Amino acid sequence: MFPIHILEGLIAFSILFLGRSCLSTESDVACPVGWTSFSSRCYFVMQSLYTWQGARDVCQGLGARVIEITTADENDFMVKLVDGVTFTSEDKAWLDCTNIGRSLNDWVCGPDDHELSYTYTNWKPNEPNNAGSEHCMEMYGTGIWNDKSCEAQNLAICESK
Ligand code: MMA
Ligand code: CA
Repeated sequence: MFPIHILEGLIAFSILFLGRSCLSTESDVACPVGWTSFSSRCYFVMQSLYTWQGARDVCQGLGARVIEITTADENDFMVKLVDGVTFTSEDKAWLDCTNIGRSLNDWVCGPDDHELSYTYTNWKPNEPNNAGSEHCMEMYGTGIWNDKSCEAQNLAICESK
């Protein structure tokens, strides 16, 4: 008969191994093919450039929305995500925030126009500066934020709701 202590050892190892693999992906949600998971959401980089409103429209068409970055970890994740984009050297991505019809530092985000979270921001020094007419938020490939003309052509990264 199979020695019981070997069986016990195998079971213990399996529980440990399976438990660890479950734990390591515990915070990442399962995503559709082509989407990348981070925390509890799924992310997709569109393979074309869009104006800010165009990005909103294309993400909404997927049942998603343009990315809004609320933590340093999420910002770091975006930098890695746009680093893999090869169809453009202009790896600037739209963020789902705007100050259209508002003052320089009054930014609202998302389909519900909620106030920008001021617990985490990553503006470049001296931005936003409204150079010309800039009412939409973009992230450079380095992860730094800038206010930009809403008509500029940037990456659209969609995040699941
Ligand atoms: C560009 C444009 C602005 C940005 C400045 C920074 C000249 O304008 O991207 O949004 O603030 O560069 O120098
Ligand atoms: Ca600017």
